[in-house]
Amino acid sequence: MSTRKKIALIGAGNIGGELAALCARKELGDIVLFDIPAKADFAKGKALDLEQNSSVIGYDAKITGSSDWKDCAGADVVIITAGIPRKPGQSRDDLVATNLPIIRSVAAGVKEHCPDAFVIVISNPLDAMVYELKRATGLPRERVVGMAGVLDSARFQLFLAREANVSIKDVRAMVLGGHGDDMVPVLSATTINGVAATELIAREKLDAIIARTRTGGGEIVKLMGTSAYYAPASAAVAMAEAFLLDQKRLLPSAVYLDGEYGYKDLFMGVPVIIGGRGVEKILEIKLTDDEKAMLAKSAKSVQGITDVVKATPAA
Ligand code: A3D
Repeated sequence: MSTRKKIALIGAGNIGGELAALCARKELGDIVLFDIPAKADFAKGKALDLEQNSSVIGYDAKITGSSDWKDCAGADVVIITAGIPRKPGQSRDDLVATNLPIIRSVAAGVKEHCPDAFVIVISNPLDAMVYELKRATGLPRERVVGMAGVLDSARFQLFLAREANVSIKDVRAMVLGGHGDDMVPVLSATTINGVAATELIAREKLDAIIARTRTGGGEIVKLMGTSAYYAPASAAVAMAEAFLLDQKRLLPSAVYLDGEYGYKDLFMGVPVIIGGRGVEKILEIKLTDDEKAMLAKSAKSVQGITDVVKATPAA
């Protein structure tokens, strides 16, 4: 029996495939690429392609395609992308009717077969779907997170790097709040290797970059006809890696708030430390009054869609 870590990827679509490729290349563990029975062969084919790739690239990872939850049993990490992505013109909240029953069925699988896993949700509308996953599984808040902040921060960082004409490696930024068009790029925590971004980039340019960050997902949907998958997968792998390797990374993540920042019974993006025990700490950083007001607006949107989810009875 393998003593490698086990990573179950629920949803073998665009993000699922890229997640598998990244986890394999980083040799984070053996991988199960899970999808619904109608897509079982697709998942198996993708897994086989990626396993054959191990011979070219040179990585040790067993990759299995499956539609049987038993194959996910005992996973250390579960990453959920099950559901449909946006099409041009749709908002993330438009996906709730389709993705809520999917998340509920995935939650039942996780609860029965992977009760000890660190679970990362990617399916949209993110903050409401991760709320439901936690509610339906009953997992502790340390082990359920939503991926959005790492991706939204990455988008913000790219636009800042291009504007300032500096290496992307030197840009540090943080985007908090819900994964929607009123997410909160935190300028007071944004630096280019320690130098405040406001010193290097003019305010009007920063405002335009903030606006582009907020609609960064939609910009790609409009271009591709479906949502982004390379950067979303990398962002979730950074979170999985932080857990598997006990890196204690400070990453903006959607976590269950129980009074932090003044919010209760809500998932929303805030800075957290992820290590071997999952979410090891929620950091309450100082925000300007402006940033607090933006966070309140974002929280209101998240609360609205979360209330819809809470009021929707099981089918
Ligand atoms: P896609 O390529 O369609 O893959 C989704 C997969 O989920 C498909 O293969 C489906 O068959 C599968 N699926 C459906 N129901 C189930 C089920 N019950 N169990 C297991 N698998 C199932 O989509 P994608 O990979 O591009 O996107 C997946 C999700 O991520 C969508 O909801 C997107 O909106 C979301 N997304 C979130 C972000 C964030 O930053 C939070 C970014 C990009 C995409």
